[in-house]
Amino acid sequence: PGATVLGYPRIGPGRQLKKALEAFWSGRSEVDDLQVSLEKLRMETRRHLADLGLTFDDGAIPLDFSPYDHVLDAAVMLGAVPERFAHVVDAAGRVGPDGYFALARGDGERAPLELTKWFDSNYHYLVPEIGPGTPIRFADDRLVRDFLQAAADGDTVRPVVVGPLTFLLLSKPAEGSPKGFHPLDRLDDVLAAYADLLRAFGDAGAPWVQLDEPALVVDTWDVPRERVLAALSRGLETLAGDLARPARPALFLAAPYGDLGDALPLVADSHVEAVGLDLVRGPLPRPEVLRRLAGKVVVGGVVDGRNVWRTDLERALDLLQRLSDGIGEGARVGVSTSCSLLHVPHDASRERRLGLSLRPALAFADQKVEEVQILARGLALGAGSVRAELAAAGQARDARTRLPGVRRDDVAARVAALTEPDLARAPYEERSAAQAATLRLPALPTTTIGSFPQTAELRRARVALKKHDLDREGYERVVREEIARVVRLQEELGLDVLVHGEPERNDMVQFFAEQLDGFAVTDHGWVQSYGSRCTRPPILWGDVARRAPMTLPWTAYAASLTDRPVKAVVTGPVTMLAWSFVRDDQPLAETAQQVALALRDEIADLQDAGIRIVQVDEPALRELLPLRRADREEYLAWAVRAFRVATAVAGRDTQVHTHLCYSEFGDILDAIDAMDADVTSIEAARSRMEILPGLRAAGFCRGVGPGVYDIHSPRVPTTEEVAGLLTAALAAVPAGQLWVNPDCGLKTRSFEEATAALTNLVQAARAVRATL
Ligand code: THG
Ligand code: ZN
Repeated sequence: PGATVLGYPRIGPGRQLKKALEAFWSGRSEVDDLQVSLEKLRMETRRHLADLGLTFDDGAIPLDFSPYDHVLDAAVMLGAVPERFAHVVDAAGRVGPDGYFALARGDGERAPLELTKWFDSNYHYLVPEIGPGTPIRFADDRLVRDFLQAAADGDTVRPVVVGPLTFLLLSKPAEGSPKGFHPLDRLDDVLAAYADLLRAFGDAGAPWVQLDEPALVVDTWDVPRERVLAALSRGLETLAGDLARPARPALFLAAPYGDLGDALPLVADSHVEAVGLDLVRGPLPRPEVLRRLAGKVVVGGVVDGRNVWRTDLERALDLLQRLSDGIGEGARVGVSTSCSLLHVPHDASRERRLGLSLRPALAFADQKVEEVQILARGLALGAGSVRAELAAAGQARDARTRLPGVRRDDVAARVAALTEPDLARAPYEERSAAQAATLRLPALPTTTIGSFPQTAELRRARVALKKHDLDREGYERVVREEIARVVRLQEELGLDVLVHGEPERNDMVQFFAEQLDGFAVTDHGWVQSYGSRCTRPPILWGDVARRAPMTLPWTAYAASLTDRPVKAVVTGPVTMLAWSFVRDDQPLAETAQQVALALRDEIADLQDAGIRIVQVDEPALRELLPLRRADREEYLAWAVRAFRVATAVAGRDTQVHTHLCYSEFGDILDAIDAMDADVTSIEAARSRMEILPGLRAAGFCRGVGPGVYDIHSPRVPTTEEVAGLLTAALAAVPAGQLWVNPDCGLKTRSFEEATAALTNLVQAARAVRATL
């Protein structure tokens, strides 16, 4: 069958998607320009993949383009838009560009679909809202039109669609749904729509369609596993059995991000033509299951789509061979990536600065496309046919392990020397009393999460620094002026705990990575985070250590300008790992402790300089939570340990804060408690304080700051609204525990918006304080 990839980056090697979208949104281009740019990007991508030589029967090249998000695309395909957006669907069931972006980004008072994390990655999808009455049918045939357009250009592509189960399991009940309703209740409607989609592809002559069903590797949904498996059986029956070829294309069911487990036998016994297994995250299935896969194309996902290291081709080929042997007589094994290449940058060969040492060990998307092809050749013709390629890959990997800095005795010794007392702080009651005496804060103290808006001047200065039009000294002057401005503003606003505003940081992870040994940063390594937003994840390749203070000079400068307490803000160990590409030659738990020790040094320095409040952000704590229940305890144990390694250096009168994002904390309440932070701020504005009763029930007795201003919306909340949220919070949290802060991300707003919102926030805190 050959080689393929489950998906390819959609932003374009020059971030063309970002540029086209942002030009359109800002009014700098017309809808026709946008359509032309998007079509050009799709065409260039498939030409590029064809040039790289992918072959896989007659559907090697995935058509997985999305203008914003692939889950939104599935919702639009089904016409399944929430009632408040019913007007964006035309009589024919299609959604035009303005309606599509309104769903993604909101429009006036209409809130957009909620944005949340895609499995355990840093990609965000839009959450469909499905109720008993939500329209569901095969409404929009954009994907079929895209297929036909590619065909007209001479390219046979393999359309990629979010599968029906994953679509429903990622959805949330629409507002007003009756109690007990679950989107899965709409399974039959969704299956009928997918059947129509498949028929349309059949008519269009598509040889293959890829249905992505990553939801099957997760065993922590809010419905029992039996219900998920029953829905899968029904889906397979309807789409692969009842609907037979040639009325539909061949079906390729892909299950990235983990192990199909007990779902695999059901797929094996179905009529789908191909199944894609993630053999990076998941194990080789047991022999009795493998034998049942005979007759299908089995696509071994042996090239890691989540990381950037060159594949151990020898090991991967061996795995493929065992897969083939296990299936037995007539096995048809294809080679692919473990998941879409969405999560990795385009091309490692562009990274000039990474130098001769690291670059040969890296494989971004284009290098991975080459790897799957080498493996397919090796599988078809024998290892001997690719001996040189296997050897080169092995040498590059070996050379990486020998780079100076990969293993450092000093770092290893520090980790080994950690003992329990190093992780323990004084009892909370003592800390709390000491902090009250030092900080002398009012009840319901007000603060912000850390970043303030970034001005055009600041951005210009950063660009000028990079182009060497501005020297370091000149740049630091601009940053200091900005800090002074933000400190003054916070004093005027009357906030109780100030921050320095982070003008020196672009991306928080990138900022720390640039200053830590063991991390490398890329020039072009952009990865889509959501819509037009991208990040450049650093590459964590060696043992981690701090070279010099990282935040201390900026925080200390801010503190020198005011009598009020200034809170230092650093990024926590788990988040540093979650938003970087991590080394694959030692357990994450080990790497996390190294990062934690580097942060511990920073916190010690801050404390020595007289800073009495330090916030260690862990916005990604929830994101790395394993997709299988059985793996969670181990993860949470090392994540909590790393936090404590970083923070336990704080004396009793140094107040440790943390900040967590993405509201679904139900699964991790005990871990939040075990982190032992003095104050925990959490994203809560959009969920109207829903999480507080849970925290209280879990016995959480320390400070808590539920966000009272949803920063993602351009709306400025009124004083009454904020006071209402605070009063609601007080129903679940004693006044002595409650902090007042917005959600995170002030840097994404303008100074006008931030000032107006914080004015109201301070007013509201004062008003509620007066009633205590
Ligand atoms: N940093 C990193 N990952 C993140 C966030 C972050 N993941 C979760 C959340 N925050 C995602 N949110 C965003 C918000 C804005 C941007 C990216 C992710 C963004 N990016 C700039 C862009 O696309 O133009 C580029 C930023 C840069 O130059 O580094 O605005 O905060 N790692
Ligand atoms: Zn947050």
